[in-house]
Amino acid sequence: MISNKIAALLNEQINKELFSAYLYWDMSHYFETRGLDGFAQWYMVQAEEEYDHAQRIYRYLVDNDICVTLTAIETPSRKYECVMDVLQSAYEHEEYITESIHNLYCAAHQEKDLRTMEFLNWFINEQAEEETHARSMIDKMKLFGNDGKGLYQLNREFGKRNSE
Ligand code: OFO
Repeated sequence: MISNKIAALLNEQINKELFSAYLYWDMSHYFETRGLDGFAQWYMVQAEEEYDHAQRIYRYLVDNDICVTLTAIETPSRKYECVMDVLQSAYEHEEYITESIHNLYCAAHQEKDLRTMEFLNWFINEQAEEETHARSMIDKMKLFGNDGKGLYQLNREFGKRNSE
């Protein structure tokens, strides 16, 4: 049995995942308008993944006969000064989402909601992967992004990411 408290937190998490999609779509646009089509591709695929995360939670709630409430999605801030700034913001955002998922897991644990804990395991692993990817992009940018050729190569590499 999923409590009202857990249902509300899962509903909130749908909004956070949709915001993530919105944020990465906006980051993709940042790169699209600066000639970095590979970075743009990477973030657009990421936006699609975030939409998938929202849908997973939606499906879980519906399958458990819980009403889903879709709420307004916040506008991304768009205050990026450079490429590194975007990468850093993406990483910080993933840390924020990880904390949110962990809090949800702890709440489910308190309520002895084993089903939701099991459901959230996928998200816990996914967050670890997403933080690793975001950190790796920052590391590569630090190493190679400061000259034109390096940035060109990174753009090519990131552009190879396809929808799964
Ligand atoms: Fe970026 O993993 Fe969902 O939000």
